[in-house]
Amino acid sequence: MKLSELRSKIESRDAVLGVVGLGYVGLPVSCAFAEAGFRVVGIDINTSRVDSIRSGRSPIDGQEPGLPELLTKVVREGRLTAADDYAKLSDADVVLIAVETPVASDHKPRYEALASASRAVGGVLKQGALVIVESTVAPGTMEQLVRPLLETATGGKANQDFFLGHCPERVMPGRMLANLRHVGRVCGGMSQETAEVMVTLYRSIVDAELDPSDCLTAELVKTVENAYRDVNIAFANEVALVCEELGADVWTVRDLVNKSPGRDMLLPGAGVGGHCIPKDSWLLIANANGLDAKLVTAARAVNDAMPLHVAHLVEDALMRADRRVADGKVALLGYSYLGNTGDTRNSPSIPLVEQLRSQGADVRIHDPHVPEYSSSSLAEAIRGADCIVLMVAHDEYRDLDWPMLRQLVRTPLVVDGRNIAGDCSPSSAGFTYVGLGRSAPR
Ligand code: SAJ
Repeated sequence: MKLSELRSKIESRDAVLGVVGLGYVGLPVSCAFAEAGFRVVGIDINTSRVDSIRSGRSPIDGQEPGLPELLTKVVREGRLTAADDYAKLSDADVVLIAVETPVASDHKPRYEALASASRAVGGVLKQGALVIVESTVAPGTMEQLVRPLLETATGGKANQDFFLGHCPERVMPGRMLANLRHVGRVCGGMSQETAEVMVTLYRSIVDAELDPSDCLTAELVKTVENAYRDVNIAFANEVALVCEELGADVWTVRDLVNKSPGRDMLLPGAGVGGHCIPKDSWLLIANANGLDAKLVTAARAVNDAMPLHVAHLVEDALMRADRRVADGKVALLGYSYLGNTGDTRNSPSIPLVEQLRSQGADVRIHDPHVPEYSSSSLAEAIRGADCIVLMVAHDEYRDLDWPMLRQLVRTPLVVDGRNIAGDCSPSSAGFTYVGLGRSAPR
């Protein structure tokens, strides 16, 4: 099949789409293309996830507005089917690969899932089909890893026997379907014609800008946009540390800095978690031939140190209250990585809990969005505590009944890692308030 024929099949919605990897990226995009009129065959090696999707139930945790209903609809209509057998992709005209591309503790990308998916897809891919990788990869990976794997598995050549592109995802937990429809994307093709066909395909689900480009540029755009965010968060965090040393209030400083034209200082906080920001800086530099990328690596170090800084604030506050961490009771409010989500991947709360427990503290965790920590009530988590630590900006923590909490605690201390309590209400209820980025406690 020539690309021109593929373009026609896409325009007529006769093209069959395969999606490998039915997680945070693959499932919403499968549902969106099915809703747009395509027949979509979803593949995942996780059989319980496949079973859940087959029964029309979304396996994704957290609130994803519109996704559960859309999934039920397209499965009921038979537009989306799910399986764990790659052979089901043999008549697919387009195959999206949306598998995990984690970064290991050595900061190097782990491509086992991507390589396995590429080989398996190549083994069943039909002549002239288009393969699009949506997973975030280190710049250079499409040319150096995916293309050779597909050429070996198909016995063919890219741009001749099959076509290849990279369209990095821009989904965000809690806004997956909305982002998919209304946030622009880069369509990087292994050839210009391929990029143009990708634009035609994504136009069926995206009402925002679609920019045709090459694979390397698309790989760079994705990793750069997240490294950019990580560096800017690190800057805000470093300013917070300076303000603490000087006895100033970083939140006032930030508000006034951002009145200066062209400034947009981000939010200082207790750390940087999630499945994108902590890893994309490492992907950005992974194939840069050992370049000494000082800024992005320093930013990673600053952000990774923030949970331990919060541990220091807790230890310091307890000491001033004549309490020791070793026998202190700490109520940790918030275990996910981001406000109003239940996603705990790379959450800053994880190293904080480890640090406090390693010092002997009795840490009780509460998080209304994380099933494992939502059973205990807030009152139960806080009863007898020597320090309340606010780690995540969940809406549930924004207007707590501090006078009631004062009655429950053993020692009235609060460390606010996300500036969500505001010092007046805890202080007026009798708490000693310690805010990250603020001067010494009141
Ligand atoms: N964070 C801060 N200060 C900030 C912003 C975030 O400390 O000013 C922390 C958060 O608490 C969290 C981590 O950083 O722990 C990441 O937060 P995030 O707001 O960047 O949310 P993510 O991880 O879901 O990032 C996604 C990214 N989207 C994609 O990769 C498709 C990112 O590019 C988006 O900018 C971000 O969503 C967004 O703006 O919501």
